[in-house]
Amino acid sequence: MKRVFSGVQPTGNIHLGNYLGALKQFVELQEDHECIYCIVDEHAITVPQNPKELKEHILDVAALYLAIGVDPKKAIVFVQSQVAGHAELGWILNCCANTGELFRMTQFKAKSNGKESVGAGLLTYPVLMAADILLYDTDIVPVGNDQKQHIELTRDLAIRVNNRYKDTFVVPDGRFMKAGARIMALDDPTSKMSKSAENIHSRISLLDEPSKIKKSIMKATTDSDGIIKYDLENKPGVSNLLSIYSVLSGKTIEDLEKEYEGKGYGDFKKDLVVVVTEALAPIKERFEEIRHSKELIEILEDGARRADEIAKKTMKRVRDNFGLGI
Ligand code: ATP
Ligand code: LTN
Repeated sequence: MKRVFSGVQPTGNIHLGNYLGALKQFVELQEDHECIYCIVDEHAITVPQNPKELKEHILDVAALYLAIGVDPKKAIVFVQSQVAGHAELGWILNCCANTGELFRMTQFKAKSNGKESVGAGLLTYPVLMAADILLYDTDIVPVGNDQKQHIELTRDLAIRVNNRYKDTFVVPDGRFMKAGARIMALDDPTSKMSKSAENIHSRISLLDEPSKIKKSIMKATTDSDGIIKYDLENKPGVSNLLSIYSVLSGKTIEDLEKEYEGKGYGDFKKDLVVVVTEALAPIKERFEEIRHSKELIEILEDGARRADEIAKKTMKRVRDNFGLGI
């Protein structure tokens, strides 16, 4: 069975972009893959976090994993900082990465843009991501499009180590959704939907109330020609709404275009409100049931134990191949 690994940062506000780009794949893959899903708290501290809030957000993401349908009997669910191998392998891989390739990462450029001083963790963060993936001999990494460059770096580092030392790592592949890999902000369809954007109506969070969902969708930026048609270049707003509608309803974009021929944006948006609200209601309900349960903690503890067993084996191989230790 092929092994799958992915992670989500516990930085709050898990949104439709995260869900349709990455999390939805987690559930599909667990049926016929050996899946490991991580809450990457060590990634979250590349920018300062409030410790109390971070702990809450870790449990929020864990509960959301389960609420969307990740089954702890089929997949390992755990928190990154509970397995020491991530930080250790992160350091070792830092010694194999070049600063040039890290400065070239578009996410680093975007996050450091205009700042006089940036944390070193923000620069080396993709190396920690590579460590997360390589630690588990991962074959497949389901992620959104924005992570493509980081997956490439992971592959480069794995190949570099394999060439320089003995064969040490499995070289992984990214897995991207055909639709949903890049959900755009509702208020600005030229930038991706993001957890950190100031305008709360730019995103739909998985735990949003129906009234908030309605408001965000009805306010979503479209255009003035009134035609419901998929055209990314000229109609990015409408195309983004069509993608969301299509993935959540299971209808194809072409069917939706036909269904809404001659109708206005108002009708289309009203129906989309129903589709989104109905898709998110059971997630919210299940989230409330498990978020404060003892079961959640037990699942994470058990997950960390199982993940650590795999990680320890990889780390022994890595230390041996690098000549570390006695
Ligand atoms: P954000 O940019 O929203 O703050 P993030 O990318 O920094 O989120 P994560 O929460 O760790 O951080 O992302 C979890 C997963 O969601 C990743 O696989 C990422 O590629 C995916 N993802 C994030 N935003 C989008 C989006 N707008 N469309 C599709 N996938 C996305
Ligand atoms: N960098 C990713 C989160 C992340 C991840 C990973 C995803 C950290 N480690 C390992 C897949 C596999 C992000 O910001 N979305």
